[in-house]
Amino acid sequence: MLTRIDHVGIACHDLDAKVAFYETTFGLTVAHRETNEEQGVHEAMLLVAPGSYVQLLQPTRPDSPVGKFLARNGEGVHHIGYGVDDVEAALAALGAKGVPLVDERPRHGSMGASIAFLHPRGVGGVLTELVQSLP
Ligand code: MC0
Repeated sequence: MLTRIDHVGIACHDLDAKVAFYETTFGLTVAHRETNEEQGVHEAMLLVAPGSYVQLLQPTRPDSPVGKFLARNGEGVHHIGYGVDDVEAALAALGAKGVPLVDERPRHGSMGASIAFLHPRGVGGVLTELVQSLP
């Protein structure tokens, strides 16, 4: 079902500062930036290898998922995003196995992807995202 690690999502307070850190420290470059109001994030995707990114996330508001995470845990790894070929089929298969879904249907994700989250309580404490990239 899982085809690759699409991205590691990292929560931060200051997106510009964290982008600069990853550029100067690891030599990564920004492939994409956007604000996703539905998810409450300003985000930057930094390319690590083809189809594989570090995703830096700054909350747009304190009551968003990333805002609440930062208040509770501080900066750090927020979620893992795995590539899938068909996110609707993956959701149906995982739902049938009893995995608790945050999203019953796909939503808009970074770079035009269709995404869906699985609840961390059903995945060993790891917030898990399925990512069906644009062809
Ligand atoms: C919360 N919890 C986490 C967690 N966030 N556990 C692991 N990793 C995380 N990131 C745990 C808390 O510790 C707590 O555990 C329980 O979940 C409830 O926490 P809460 O703060 O009350 O949070 P809820 O219930 O309001 O929401 C949790 C939930 C939410 C996972 C449903 O964060 C959510 O909907 N996440 C999916 C959307 C999202 O994260 N969007 C931002 C990235 P205990 O044990 O105390 O009960 S958007 C993105 O990344 C997109 C744009 C993209 O990739 O393209």
